[in-house]
Amino acid sequence: MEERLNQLRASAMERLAAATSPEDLRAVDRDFVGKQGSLSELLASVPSLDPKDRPIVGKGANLLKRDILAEIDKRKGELEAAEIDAQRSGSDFDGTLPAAAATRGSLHPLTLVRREVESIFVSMGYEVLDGPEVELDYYNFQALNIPADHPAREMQDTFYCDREGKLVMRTQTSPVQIRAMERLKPPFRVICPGRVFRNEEPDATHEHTFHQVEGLVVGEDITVGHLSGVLKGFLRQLFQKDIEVRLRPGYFPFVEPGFELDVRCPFCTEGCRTCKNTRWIEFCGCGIVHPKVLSAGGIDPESWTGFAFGFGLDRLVMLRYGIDDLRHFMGGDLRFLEQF
Ligand code: FA5
Repeated sequence: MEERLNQLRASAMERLAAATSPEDLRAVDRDFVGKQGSLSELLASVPSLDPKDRPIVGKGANLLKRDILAEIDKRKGELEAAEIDAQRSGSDFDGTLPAAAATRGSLHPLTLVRREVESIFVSMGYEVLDGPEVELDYYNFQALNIPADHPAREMQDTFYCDREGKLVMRTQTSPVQIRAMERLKPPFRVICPGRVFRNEEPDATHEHTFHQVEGLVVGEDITVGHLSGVLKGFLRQLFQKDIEVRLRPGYFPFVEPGFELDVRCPFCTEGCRTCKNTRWIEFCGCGIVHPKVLSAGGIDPESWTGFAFGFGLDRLVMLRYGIDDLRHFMGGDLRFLEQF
C-alpha cells in the first residue's frame, strides 16, 4: 500500500514539474485530488483494507493530498511570474513601436486671453502688476473715494473677511490703482489682471468669482482722447480689425468724468444674440482719475492727471470664443476645457 502512495506521489510531482500552463495544473488536480481522482479512489477503498493498513493509508493519502495542493499553488505562482517575464522581454515585444502618447493638458481660455491682453499692453509700454485678492477695505473702497456708508458700496455686494469690516475679498481690481500710485513715480502706465469676488447669484453672465483687467495711466495733461485711443488700439490688436467704440456717461466714484465704454458688436452688422440686437456690447467702466484718488495715492493732482479703465476678462473671453455661459469657466467640466 505504501508503495502505491509513493508511486502516486512520484507521478503527481513529475506532472506538476512538467506543467507549462494553468490547464496542466487543473488536470493534475482533477486526476489526483478531484472526486474521481486516484487519491479519492484510494481513500474510498480504506474501509475494505486490512485494519492495520487503514490508518497508514488514510493518513498517507491525506498527507499526499495536502502536498499536491501546495505544489499546485507553488507552480501556479511560478507560471504566472514566467508569463509576465515573457511579456516583458518575449518575442512579441517590439522596441521599435512608438510609445503610447502622453495625455497633455491645455491652458484655460481665461489664461490664453489674459496672456494675449498682457502682451498687447506690454507692446504699448505698460507694466503688468499684481495685487492681493484679500484686500484692505481702505484700498478697495476708501482710497477710491468710496467712504464707509457711501451708497456706491451697494453697487458691489462684498464678502467681508472680518467683523470690523477692515478686510474684504476685493470686489474689483481698482485697489491696485492706489497700490501702483504708492509704488511708482509718474509718469507710468500699468495694467493689473486679477480675480475679483462679489456676493452675486451666478447666471449666464454673472459669477461670484470672476476676472477683471484694470488699466491706469498717470502723466501730464491726460485727456479722454488718450483713454479712448488706447482702448481702441487695444481692441484693434485683439480682434485684428478696427472696432468702433462709444462712451456713455457712467458713475464710478474714483473717476470724474466717468464712462461706460461700449464696443461695436464684432459678430454682426444687423444685430445678433450676442449684442441683444443693439449692435453694441458693454465693454468696460473708465474715466479720468478723480483728484482725490491721486492724492490718496500720494500723487499731486495739480501736477499730474490720469485715466483708468476696468473690464471683465470673462466676458471678453466669451466674446472671443463665442461662449454663451460664463459658468463654464469655473465648472471644471473637462469636455469644455479640452476644446482649448
Ligand atoms: C468696476 O468694477 C470698476 N472698478 C471698473 C472701473 C475701473 C471703472 C476703472 C472706472 C475706472 P463694474 O462693476 O462695472 O466696474 O465691473 C467691471 C466689469 O466687470 C463689467 O463691465 C463686467 O464685464 C465685469 N463684471 C461685473 N460683475 C460681474 C460678474 N458678477 N460676473 C462677471 N463679470 C462681471
